[in-house]
Amino acid sequence: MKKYLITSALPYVNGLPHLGHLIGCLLPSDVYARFLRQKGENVLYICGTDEHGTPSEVGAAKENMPVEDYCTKYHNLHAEMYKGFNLSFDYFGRTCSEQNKEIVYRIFNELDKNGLISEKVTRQVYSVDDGRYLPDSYVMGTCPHCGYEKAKGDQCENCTKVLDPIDLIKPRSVISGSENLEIRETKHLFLQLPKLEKELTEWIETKKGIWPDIAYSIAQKWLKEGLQERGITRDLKWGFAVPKEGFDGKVFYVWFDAPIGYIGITKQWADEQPSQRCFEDWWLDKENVIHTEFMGKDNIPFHTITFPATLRGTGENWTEVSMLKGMNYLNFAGGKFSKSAHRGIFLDDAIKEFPADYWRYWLIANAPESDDSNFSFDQFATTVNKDLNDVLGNFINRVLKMTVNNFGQNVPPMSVITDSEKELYSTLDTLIETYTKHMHALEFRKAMSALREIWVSGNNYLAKTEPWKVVKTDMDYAGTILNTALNLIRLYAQLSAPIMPQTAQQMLDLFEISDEFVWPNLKMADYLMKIPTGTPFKLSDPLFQKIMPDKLSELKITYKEDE
Ligand code: B3M
Ligand code: ZN
Repeated sequence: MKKYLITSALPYVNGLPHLGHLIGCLLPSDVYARFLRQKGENVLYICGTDEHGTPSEVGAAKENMPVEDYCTKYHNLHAEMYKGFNLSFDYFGRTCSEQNKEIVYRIFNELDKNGLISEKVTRQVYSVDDGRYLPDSYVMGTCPHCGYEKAKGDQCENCTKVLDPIDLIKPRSVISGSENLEIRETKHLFLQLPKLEKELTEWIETKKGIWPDIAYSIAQKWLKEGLQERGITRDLKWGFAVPKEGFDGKVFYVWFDAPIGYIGITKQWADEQPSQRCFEDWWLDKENVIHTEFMGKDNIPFHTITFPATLRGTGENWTEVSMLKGMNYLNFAGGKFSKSAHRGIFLDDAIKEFPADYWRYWLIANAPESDDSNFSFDQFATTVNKDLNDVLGNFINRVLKMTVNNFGQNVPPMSVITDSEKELYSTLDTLIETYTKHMHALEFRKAMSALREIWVSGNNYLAKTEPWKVVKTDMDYAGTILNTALNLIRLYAQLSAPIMPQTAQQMLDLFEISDEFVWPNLKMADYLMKIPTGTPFKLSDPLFQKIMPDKLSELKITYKEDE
């Protein structure tokens, strides 16, 4: 049996996640993992925090904490927020773990043995007052091209020109503002990507038509420009020490150890129950593992070029990416999310405003798949009010009430089956096939429009059969209609579960039968008869609440949507 390894890009530990992070990789990977588990597949779903690097050191200094404690604090906050959104990781680990260190060293040593690591002296900005080297983006100054005064040493945000920190006029440290900067020579290690170029080119060629266009074309663009050697070490304290003579005081670059973190985190998971789990089953059994990676589009080069090159260079048979889902960006009211400017919605606030499933459904239905997309409260409210309340919630309420009023709180018998039921079966068979196909293909927007149509078909069925009239003339057929409709509620629970797990559980729990989430694998003519006649069911409060105009105005002000 094939094994499905699913990874979400590992969010940076510093800084807290917002809706853009949720839809960029965390939520789609969760939906996919839930879908495959429901289909009975063998799934391992891995995520964790990406912890090393300058931003963590700087963040810790600002909060006056040792960097280890700072990372633990934020790792726990991330974990808590993701729990609130019901992300179903099998393990949520950390890139700074001992396990990751062990794998990073193992991979580095193999690369070194294979002659793929070289040494070079580089020139780096050193801030005398901060007592540290500064990464390019931590040097600020005036752009030599456009005169923008807050240009960063890697790129000018104003004219987008790529810069070198030594190009900047009046350079200063982003950390302290100090202008007491020096250029110092320092020795670093580089991964010889050019030596792997041929092999990578051939491998990536096999992904044509398999990876989505965005992933394939970004990888091709890098190959066309020619691969350069890439620095894999830095002059920092917070990271894994470089295990090589002459490199004391240096650590691996965060982008070297972060993707290896997928493996390290899998080992954290395995080490919890070593008698039953083993990370090699997932990472050194390439032929039997399908690895699907989820990430924002800016992460694609690292996952299609540098990380695969790192693994291939070892000569070991590491699992590689089979399928890759790269998301575009979600903007907030046409601009960027920003915690410091209190702009946009961060996960801690989002969960205080509405249940996780409202957000999950909106985000997946509006995923920035083919282009960047935009969040606005108006659209959010329309979706919640229409799709969730009017279409799905209302169907459930009507069916439960009508049944109770005419048959009591037990599932009525199904007797006669007419053309209306047969038509419903065939409509649903087609829609479910479409829905399932899009879920397999990671086409989330399309999947959600199929799901919506599936919900709508229940309302259409009621409109056509008019059970509120039939109860007056033909109780046998009225029983059939309401029995069918109650079975539809169960079907909707199953099909909605990957996206709205909490609500789906409430829907299943309406019926007093033991049931779990399993993807429907029968034709509807059989499936929609599965709840035994006489099964007691509950009446529930409405599953969703509408968002009213007052609340909507309040949200727009609180989250500065109009500014
Ligand atoms: N932490 C970037 C990001 O959060 C980076 C991803 C690492 S994946 C191995 O977008
Ligand atoms: Zn500029």
